[in-house]
Amino acid sequence: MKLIEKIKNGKFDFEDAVKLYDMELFELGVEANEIREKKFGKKTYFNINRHINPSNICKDVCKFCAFSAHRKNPNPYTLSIEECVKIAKNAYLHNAKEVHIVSAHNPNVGYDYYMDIVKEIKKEIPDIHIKAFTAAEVNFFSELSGKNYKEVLEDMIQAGVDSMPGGGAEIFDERVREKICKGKVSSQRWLEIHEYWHKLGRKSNATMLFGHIENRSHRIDHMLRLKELQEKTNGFNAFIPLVYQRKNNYLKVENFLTGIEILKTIAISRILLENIPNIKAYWVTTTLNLSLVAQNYGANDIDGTIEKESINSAAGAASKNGLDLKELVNLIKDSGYIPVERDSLYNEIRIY
Ligand code: V47
Repeated sequence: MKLIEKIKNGKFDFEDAVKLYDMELFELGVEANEIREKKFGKKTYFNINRHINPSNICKDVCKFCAFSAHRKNPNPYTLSIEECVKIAKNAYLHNAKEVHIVSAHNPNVGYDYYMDIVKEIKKEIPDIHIKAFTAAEVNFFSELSGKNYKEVLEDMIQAGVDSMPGGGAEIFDERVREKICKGKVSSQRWLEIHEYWHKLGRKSNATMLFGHIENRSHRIDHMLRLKELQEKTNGFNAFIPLVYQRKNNYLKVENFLTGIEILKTIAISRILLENIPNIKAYWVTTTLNLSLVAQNYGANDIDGTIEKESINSAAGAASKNGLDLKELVNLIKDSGYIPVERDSLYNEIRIY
């Protein structure tokens, strides 16, 4: 049986999935695009959102991170709760439907600081969707407060968190993880936290950081672990392959990805993760141009306007000031797709 048939029938093993990378990009594109068009036609989703990063002081040391305050980025900051609320209010006035809150793991501010940011934003702007706190943060909150994961997640819901972002997943392979982010939430725990969250009836996303010291097998392993959890919970809305950005950090990387390898990875994720509805080519790390091309290779979402981006831009991505809505809409249109503004749970708000 042809490889792609085996994959489509679901009768494949790990080695088969790795062999997908040996297929020509164009062939993978045809297969991925077929799935994409069956699900979404020519629609490409985006949202109007605002990233808020409350602090860059971190107790963890991830070698790929250029955002946290360290020798190469000696600018520690911690926003007050009032400042976070002000940013959210201003974004709401400019039509944002979502705030995406992710912080470094700052032990000095206390557990309540994080919950209060959410509570206060929700109190002032009950309509805005709060996508907040990665599983890495949940793990850190648990250490900080002595509460177990379930209690932390319940507190988050109580405070007003609507969904969880997909950060902190990095690469699940334990040996690679040990080299790039020793001491951070383990892969097993990352998955466990999302499983609990899904069992509480909530949705989340899942990322994968690639293009550093991992290999193709590690990426496939990562995707298959997500596929397995999704079979159990159906709680993931989107898979987001994040392309490693190389500046201002301590990870020694010898070979960087080609555009072909990035597109192959996106296409393979669309093929393997048929049970995760959306594949996001996050324009921040994929670059805008390649994200537009990725629409032909399985991606149906390119994230949003963001307004201000600090994590990936610190490592070299051209995303510091987000993206203008009109430009985003026109770029999607000019590339032959239909721009659709969505909310955070993928309900359609406006078709352009
Ligand atoms: O977890 C850190 C990554 C993530 C680098 O869920 C880097 O909708 C590339 O998770 N090069 C945070 N990536 C961003 C994130 C995210 C973004 C957009 C949407 C969603 C969503 C989630 O950024 C971190 C880490 O994996 N990251 N440093 C770097 N040098």
